[in-house]
Amino acid sequence: MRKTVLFIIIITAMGLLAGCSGKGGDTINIGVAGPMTGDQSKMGMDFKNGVTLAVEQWNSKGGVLGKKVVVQIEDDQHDPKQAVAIANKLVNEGAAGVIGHFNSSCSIPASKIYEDGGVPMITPATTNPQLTEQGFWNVFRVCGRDDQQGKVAAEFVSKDLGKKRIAVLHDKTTYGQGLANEFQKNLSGSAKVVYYGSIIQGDKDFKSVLTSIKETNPEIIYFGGIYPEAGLMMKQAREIGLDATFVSGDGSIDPKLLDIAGAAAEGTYLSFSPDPVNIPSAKGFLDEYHKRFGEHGPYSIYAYDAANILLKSINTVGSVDGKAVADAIHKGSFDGALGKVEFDKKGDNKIAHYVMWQVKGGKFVQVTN
Ligand code: ABU
Repeated sequence: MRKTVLFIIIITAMGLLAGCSGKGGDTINIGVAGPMTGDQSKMGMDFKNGVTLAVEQWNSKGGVLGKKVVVQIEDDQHDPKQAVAIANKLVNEGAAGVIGHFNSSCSIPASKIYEDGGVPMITPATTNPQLTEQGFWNVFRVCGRDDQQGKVAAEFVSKDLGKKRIAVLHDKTTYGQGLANEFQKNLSGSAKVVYYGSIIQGDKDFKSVLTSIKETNPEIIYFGGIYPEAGLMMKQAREIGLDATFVSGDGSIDPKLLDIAGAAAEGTYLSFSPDPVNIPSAKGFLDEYHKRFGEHGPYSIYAYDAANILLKSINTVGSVDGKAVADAIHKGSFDGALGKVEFDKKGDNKIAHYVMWQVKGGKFVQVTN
């Protein structure tokens, strides 16, 4: 008797859970995955805010397919193992799609879990080429790739700035090392690499490596990595009298870099996409985002567009079938806050491109078109 009662309770609970969440329930759940805690959490929060804004706008108009959209926020702590664990969780709990991850070292292993689980993923920010070179049907990125941004930065340094003595440094991550190598590969003219080395992500004291770099008398220090280490390095470089100009990529272009480096960030160049402030279609997003969450981060708008692309595609196909939704994303042309987004066969954004920015007067300013 007790066993029968227990059985009925379990079956009822499972039924209630299925009715409330997952692919067959009364809601459509989408995951947002990235570093929500720790030293890169600013990027994770930008994802969360961008996706939340998009979902609120859909829900205020009746949701998607007549169902309320629910955002499931998952923290990968920029740790590949944790990324795989939360990817499994999102698949098992019936996510209709995932916006994420941030780090290439997380997105790449997680993408396989989503592929096996039949779940489309759209990353707002993962730029390592390998993500979309795997040939997965379910993987998309709204941002560009490091073979694009590394080339733009290298051409800027060697041709526009005409610099000759270059130090190249990376953080040994999939993103940082890959980007540094793309940069190095595309240097031309008289630009010569006088130092090539690495640091460990999470370290706080870079004076030893910076002292070795100083001995090579570089004009430029190119760093492939993320803002916590970039900011500390800039500060410590100035403290030891190393006054070379820093150049870095999209992982460093966050206001947190300016908080960490202070005046030492002045003059730094960074590759990133064009300023959304100059994109007419971004105005509505920016006004609303600023009202709700304060200043936007580099990838807030990418997360917002990624969520809208996913939800619009679910709406178009009339179901949360992962393969059908991914097919609609591949075939679609999406007018988002960033402007038009279309994907190629690999899942890369056909329209993404990079420009150079510089820190001027304590602010990031776009300096090329
Ligand atoms: N693209 C910025 C840093 C994130 C990553 O690709 O690892």
